[in-house]
Amino acid sequence: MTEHQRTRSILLVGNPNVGKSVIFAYLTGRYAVVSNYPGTTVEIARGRARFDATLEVVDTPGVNSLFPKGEDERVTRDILVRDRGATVVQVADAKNLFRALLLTSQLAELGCRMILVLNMMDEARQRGISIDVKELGERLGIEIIETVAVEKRGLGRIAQALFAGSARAPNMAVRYNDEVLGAIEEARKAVPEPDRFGRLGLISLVSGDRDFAGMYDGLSPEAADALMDSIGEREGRLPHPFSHYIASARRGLVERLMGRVVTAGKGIFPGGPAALRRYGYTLSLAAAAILLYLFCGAERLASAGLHPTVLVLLGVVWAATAAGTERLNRTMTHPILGMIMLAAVLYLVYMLVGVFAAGTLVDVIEEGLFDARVIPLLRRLAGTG
Ligand SMILES: Nc1nc2c(ncn2[C@@H]2O[C@H](COP(=O)(O)OP(=O)(O)O)[C@@H](O)[C@H]2O)c(=O)[nH]1
Ligand SMILES: [Mg+2]
Repeated sequence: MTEHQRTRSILLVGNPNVGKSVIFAYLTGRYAVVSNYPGTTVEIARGRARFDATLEVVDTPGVNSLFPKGEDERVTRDILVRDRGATVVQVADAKNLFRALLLTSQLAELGCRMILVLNMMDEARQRGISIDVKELGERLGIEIIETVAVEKRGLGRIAQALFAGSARAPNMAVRYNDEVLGAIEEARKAVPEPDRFGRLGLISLVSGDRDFAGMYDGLSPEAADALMDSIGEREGRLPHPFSHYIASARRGLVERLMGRVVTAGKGIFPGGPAALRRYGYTLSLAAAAILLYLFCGAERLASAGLHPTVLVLLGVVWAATAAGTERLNRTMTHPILGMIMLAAVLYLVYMLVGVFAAGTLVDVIEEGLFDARVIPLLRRLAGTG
């Protein structure tokens, strides 16, 4: 343990299957040592950083939570808790940012100095997921690096950030309810050095993790048992266990954050190729225009005020704004662009309802559809045609 603290270490941490090992291989080159974590069958790879031989890089087992459920999660949690001076590189799958940020909030509560790597940006883009990285970085107060690890894209920037020592503890304050806060306060009074493992240590105790009590030097087994009993009593008065309130407060924080920085692949063709999704509105409008012209004839439409130029202009407005719902939202709320959009929409509605529907459409429906097709069909069906 003391040896860990003397070596500066870089801990690669993240959910399973996010690209940690690919990034580890890049950072360390070929010289990695794989060994079992003491007392477990869990394998850990360690290696020296290629760009700075005084740094030891550790590829930790994938975790979804630092409140461990399995041996893998316990090992990663223990490594993080024991090596308080380490720099954490959280690797995230950009397609699954929610899951990643739940973990970030726990790293924040442990007080880890970290950078966040948004890996698999290629797949995220393909799915039309757009992440406002600048906004996310500002809100969390940490450096965020976008990468495509399999293509080595962005990986040099991870090395640069580590070299520059730009890791910081994220700003992510989970808002717990009064019951949880009360229990946290009780734990804070009971343990020596209550800030040693940040809020995460205290919350682990509140969640009933008796093992964590052993991490606090100077907390006697008797005192730990008394604390756990007292927390158990508090919990008994609630409809749900503490872990339920803790998890839902955490989800709430991450949901709010996601709402501000992520635009999912919505649009007209959510499952389709990116181009179709991105320009779905424009393409649909163009298709509608073509059908209208085929059906009604350009002259009739033009005489009704729906000149082709109008449709083309509307298409351009859409193309400029509908590239993402987020961008569209911003345009709509922009003081000038919003007014232009509003005017365009009002004009379109006026054309459709006031001129087109009232005049042309009625004619088309009466003459083109009913006189020409529906009525003859009904006559034939009735045998009177
Ligand atoms: N498309 C894509 N695949 C990736 C990327 N990074 C890693 N992968 C793949 O994702 C899988 C998991 O990577 P790995 O490094 O083993 O993840 P770990 O479980 O976090 O160590 C492997 O098949 C990688 O080839 C990326 O940026 N884009
Ligand atoms: Mg791995």
